[in-house]
Amino acid sequence: MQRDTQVFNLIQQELDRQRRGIELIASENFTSLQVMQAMGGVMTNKYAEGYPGRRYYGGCEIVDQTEQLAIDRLKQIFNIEYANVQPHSGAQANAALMLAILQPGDAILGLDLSMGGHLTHGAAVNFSGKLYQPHFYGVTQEEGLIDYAMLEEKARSIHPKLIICGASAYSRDIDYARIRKVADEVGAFVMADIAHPAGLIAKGLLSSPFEYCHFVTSTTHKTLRGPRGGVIMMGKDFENPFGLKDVKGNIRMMSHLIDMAVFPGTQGGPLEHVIAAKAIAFGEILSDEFTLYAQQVKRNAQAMAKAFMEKNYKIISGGTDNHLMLIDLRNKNISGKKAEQVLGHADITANKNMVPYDDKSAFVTSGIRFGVAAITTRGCKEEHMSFVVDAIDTVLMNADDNAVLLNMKKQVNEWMQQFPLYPELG
Ligand code: DSN
Repeated sequence: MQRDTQVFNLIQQELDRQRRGIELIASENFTSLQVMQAMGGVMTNKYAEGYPGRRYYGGCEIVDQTEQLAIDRLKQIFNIEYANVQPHSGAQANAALMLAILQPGDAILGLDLSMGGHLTHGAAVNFSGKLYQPHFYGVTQEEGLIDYAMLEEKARSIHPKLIICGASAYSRDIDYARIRKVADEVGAFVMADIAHPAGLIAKGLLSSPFEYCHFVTSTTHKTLRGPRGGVIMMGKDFENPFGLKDVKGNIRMMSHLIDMAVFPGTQGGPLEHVIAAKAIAFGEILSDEFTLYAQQVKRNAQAMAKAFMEKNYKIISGGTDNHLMLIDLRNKNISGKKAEQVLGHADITANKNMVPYDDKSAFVTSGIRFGVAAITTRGCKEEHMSFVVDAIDTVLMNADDNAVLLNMKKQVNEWMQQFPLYPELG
C-alpha cells in the first residue's frame, strides 16, 4: 500500500501546532510517547467483545492480560473494588452507567451546563436530557460556588433517581458528603463525573468521591494524562437493588449490571489498543513522578489565577482548587468567542465558555476557560505563569491590532522552544 502522505503531512502539521503553541484547553494534555505507541499498535486489530476470561471471540489471551492490567492498576490508583475500562469516552461511560441504573423517563439532577456542568448530565440536546427527565442545580450568583441548598431543595421536591456531581468548568472542590446525605434522604443514587480533576484526586490533592458516591465515571485523557477514553468505577461493589438474579437465583451485583450496560448495552467490541494505552498511563500515574506532576498542576493553576486577578480578571469563585479556572470577561469588554479567536492568532489555545448567569449565547459567551494540565506536562512551573498571563492580557487588550497579535505569536513560538514535545519524533 502506498504511504498516505496527505494524511501524514497533516499529522506532522498537527505535531508542529502542538509544539509551538501554549495549550490551555482544560480538557487536553500530552500523553507519554509509550501511551501513543500503544494506541498505534497491533491491538487495534483485535475483536474482544466480552470481558477478560469471558469473550465472544478466540485469540483473546493476550488482550485479556492488558485489559486485566488496566483494571488492576486503576483499582490500585483509587484503592477501589470495581473498575470497567472499556468505555470509549466519558460520554459513553455516563451513558452506560445511566443505562445500568435508570429507566427512560426517570428524573435526574445535575449541575446546569451553563453553570459549569456537562452535556451528559442532562442537557436537552444530549441523550441524558432526551431519555431521562432532567433537572438542574446551579452555582450561587455572588460567589460562583455550587449552591448546595438549591441542590437539596430540588432533590427533596423532585425525588430524582440519580444525582450527578462533577463539572467541566468548575474550579472548586466538591462536598460529596453533603450530596450523599440528601441523596440518602430522597432515595437517590449519586454519581460523580471526575473527568476533569481525576489526576488530582488520584494523588489525594482533592477530596475523594469514592466514600460517598455510589458510582464514579471519568475520562482518561485530561488530568489522568492517558489516551482518549472513559472508565466507570465503584469504591465498593454492592447488591443491585433491582432484583436481577442469575440462573442459580443469586442476586447480581451492581458490577454485573454496569459491565452489561457497557457491553452489550451501549458498546460492541472494546478498543483493546486504547485499553493497552490506558494500562500504561495508569502505571505512570502510580509513579512518584506523576505525584510531582499533579502537585505542580495545582501550584501552576494557583499561580496563574493569582496573576490574572492581579490584572483585574474576574475568576468565577475567586480562585481555583484544581487545574482550571473560568474567567468572566465582561469587565474586559471582549466576548469569549472573540477572545478564543484572537488568542488562536497568537498560538494560545483555549475555549470560550459560558459563565454562570451569562447574558450571551453558548456560541458567543462572556467567558473563557483556561487549564494548566497540558502546559505542566510541557514543563512549565509557577514562574512561567506570568509570561502566559501577560501574553493573554496583551492579546485581549489589543484584540483588533494584527501587528500586536503577530508579534505575540512570534514571542509565544520562541518561548515554547524551551519546552520540547516528543523530541523522539524528530
Ligand atoms: N467537552 C469536554 C471539556 O472540554 O470539558 C468534556 O467532555
